Amino acid sequence: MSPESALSPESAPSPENALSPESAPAELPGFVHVYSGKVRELYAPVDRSTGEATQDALLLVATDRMSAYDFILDSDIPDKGKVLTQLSLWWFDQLADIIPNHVISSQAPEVPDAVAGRAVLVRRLDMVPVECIGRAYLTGSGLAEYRETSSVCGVPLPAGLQDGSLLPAPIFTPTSKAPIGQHDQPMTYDEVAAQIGEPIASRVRDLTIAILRRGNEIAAERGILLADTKVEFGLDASRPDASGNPAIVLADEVLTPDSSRFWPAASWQPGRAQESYDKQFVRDWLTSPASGWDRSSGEAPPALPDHIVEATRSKYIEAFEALTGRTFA
Ligand code: Q0Z
Repeated sequence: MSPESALSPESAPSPENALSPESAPAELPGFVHVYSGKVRELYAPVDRSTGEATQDALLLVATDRMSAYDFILDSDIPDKGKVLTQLSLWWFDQLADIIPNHVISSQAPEVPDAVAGRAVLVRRLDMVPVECIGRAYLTGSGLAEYRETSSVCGVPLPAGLQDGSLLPAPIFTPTSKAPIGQHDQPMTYDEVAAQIGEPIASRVRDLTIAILRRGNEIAAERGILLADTKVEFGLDASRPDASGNPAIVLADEVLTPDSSRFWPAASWQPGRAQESYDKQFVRDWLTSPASGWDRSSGEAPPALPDHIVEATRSKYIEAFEALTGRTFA
């Protein structure tokens, strides 16, 4: 099996972007590039003695790329990769009593200077082949499914919910990992249990909800709502649990604006689309006459003006500083 197919890549870029010339990922001495995500790159460390890619670790690199309306934008957001990496590391600490995580090191010498701050060396896990999504508020594809079926992923919901409504309790709404270029499909809990087995299914369901609950407890004190989140779990055979089964480990990034919907609590108002904490300036500009872009044209959006880039960068930093209580250096 190739290194790529052994992994569980995130969703492929949209066809539009797949057709445009890709800028090759940076060469990192001591690493081989194994996969490009929409906004992140994956490398494997090269074993100094064998010269082969190691099988037990990966380097996750967050770029400054940003997506909006299913496109990767031509404009990078300076420091976005660093802010999201540092936020994810901070969340791993906040969640450490709920679940262990995959981080080996976020610093030199394991992380090369060229990607300092925006890369993490992680344990390579056997990834659970399900997108674990938790929802605390109803919106997006969950709202669409609710309007058709009064339920989401087999979870029945009360009548009368609107776009942005707080759910009675957080729910687990998993999706299948779709093949490249396709959309992930909703799954019921029973389908997940049939695929990965009831013991692991019940644990990733309960962990997903526990992570989202803890996230919202902390974020609420800082004026941010976490509407929903996607988390990824892996099994670590080298860390057996008390029963001798591989430990379930939190992988990937966690509770960042790229994996979760962040909403400003102050303007939350069910019954309409909520303001996006990070992407609002970009969306407002792209859909304004100033951009000259027609969303329905299917064409890629134009580059962002500097003031929109700067306002967006400020929102990422604002979220990081509000949540962590730290200054983004
Ligand atoms: C994460 C992804 C990308 C970053 C595979 N600990 C792990 N073990 C095995 N596989 C993964 C992880 Cl995190 C893994 N992804 C998604 C893609 C950059 C993360 F290009 N894919």
